[in-house]
Amino acid sequence: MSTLWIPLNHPRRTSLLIREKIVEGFKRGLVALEGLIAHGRGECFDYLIGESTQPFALRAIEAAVAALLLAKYPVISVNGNTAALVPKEIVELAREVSAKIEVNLFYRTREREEAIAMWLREHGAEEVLGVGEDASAIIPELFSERRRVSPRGILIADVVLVPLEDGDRTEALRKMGKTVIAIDLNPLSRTARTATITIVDNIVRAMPLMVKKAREMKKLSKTELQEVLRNYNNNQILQEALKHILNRLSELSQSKLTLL
Ligand code: PTJ
Repeated sequence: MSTLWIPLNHPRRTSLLIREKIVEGFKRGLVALEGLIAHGRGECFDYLIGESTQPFALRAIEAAVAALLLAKYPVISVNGNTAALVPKEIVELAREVSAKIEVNLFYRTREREEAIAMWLREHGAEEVLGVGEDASAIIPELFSERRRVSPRGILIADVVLVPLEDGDRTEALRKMGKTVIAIDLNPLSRTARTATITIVDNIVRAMPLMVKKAREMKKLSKTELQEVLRNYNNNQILQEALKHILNRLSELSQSKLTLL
């Protein structure tokens, strides 16, 4: 789809271009209708954060990459919105940290599973798990369609990256003893609060940074990576994200209300 209609100097151009990627993903059969609403919720939190990667997100990204590099069996879980927004980066990150890629959908349909897998292959993925009969294992105590996972993927993973998640699964995966990395613009969401590491940032900014960090941090020793994880405190990161939003709103509420 052409984005020529968005003027080059439009003040909200970046945001509009991202939105078009989601719409395009919907038209291609990757994104669920509900995914459009989820994107709007994300846009709102991005506005509050200031639409830029903040120090608390950078620290979470470093910890996340350390966890992925230290993992024995890392898996990147992909849903419709993630596939539409960052297909190239999913493949690149998986390559850098030797992770498996698995499709896992809340609004699961066979058509969408296959469309997402094909889209990822078009972007260089060699293997995509979780499609059709491959999603034959069940995550205990989870009742949504997200419970169906690949016995060669999420079921046996020790570290799982779950971008744009919808709640219950993070808790269920943690109960299974897995390290869960979330990317979620909403620091108040259940996913953000139950993940081991929460990256409060837009996935379109966070994923390229993760790829870059993975390339740099691959050179670190195991002890150095473990040190990064030891110094990481997710609760503190979430508090910093909330304080950042609070301070921003407080400053804005005291200044003359002009355009941001
Ligand atoms: O493709 P499916 O069927 O697996 O469905 C995917 C969605 C995203 C529709 C499903 O997981 C869902 O309904 O999610 P929720 O409960 O709306 O949660 C999505 C979370 O992602 C919310 O907290 C949003 O703020 C956040 N979010 C939305 N867009 C972005 C984002 N976080 C980071 N980057 C974004 N671009």
